Amino acid sequence: MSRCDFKIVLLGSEHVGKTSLILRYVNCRFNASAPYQTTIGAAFCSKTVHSNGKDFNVGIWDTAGSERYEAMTTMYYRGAHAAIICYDPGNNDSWMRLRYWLQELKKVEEDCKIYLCGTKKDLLDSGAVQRVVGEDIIQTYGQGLNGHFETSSKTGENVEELFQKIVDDCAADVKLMRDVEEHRLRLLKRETTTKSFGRDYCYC
Ligand SMILES: Nc1nc2c(ncn2[C@@H]2O[C@H](COP(=O)(O)OP(=O)(O)O)[C@@H](O)[C@H]2O)c(=O)[nH]1
Ligand SMILES: [Mg+2]
Repeated sequence: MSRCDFKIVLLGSEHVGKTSLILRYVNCRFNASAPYQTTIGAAFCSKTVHSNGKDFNVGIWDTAGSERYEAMTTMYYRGAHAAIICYDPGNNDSWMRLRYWLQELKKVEEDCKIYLCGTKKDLLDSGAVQRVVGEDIIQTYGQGLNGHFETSSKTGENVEELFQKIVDDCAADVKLMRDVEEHRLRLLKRETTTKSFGRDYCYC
């Protein structure tokens, strides 16, 4: 049984910056000179986050993005409480992929909170890359979703804000919090049972 209170999954096409976003959030690090590494299948990490007077163990799933791993990715967003769908505002293909993931999520995980994330903001701000995904279309797609952020994993801009908003939204969700409490209780009971079983039946 998982010890995570909230499950967050990152979706979006390859190279859009998903792994960098997680590394920036979890390790406060960005390494532009590191050679690009495709995430194979998916990767997991966790972080303790404070919200509404409590600590939560947040599990973050990084997915591959490549269409080769599409069928596998579905496994990773099953049961997700929140999804960050990333796109690069300077790359229209990444926006088309975002639309695909949006449809999939709405079909498969109705209760999942969805956040759109435009990545690599530093490149837009410096003029190194031109914005090709119109802000009006993003706004249209963002309607009815839980939030839209533009982040830079290089400078760290809006990264903390994005994840904190997700955890705050989850912590404010009464139904979800009831599930979290029940889940914690089940875990506690199981641990207690295992411990007492060990004491009563251990012959060593
Ligand atoms: N300048 C800049 N480059 C970024 C940013 N995020 C990611 N990158 C670069 O974009 C490339 C792909 O990033 P990565 O996180 O591996 O993408 P993923 O395939 O979606 O996991 C890497 O070369 C990163 O260094 C960002 O915020 N700013
Ligand atoms: Mg990756």
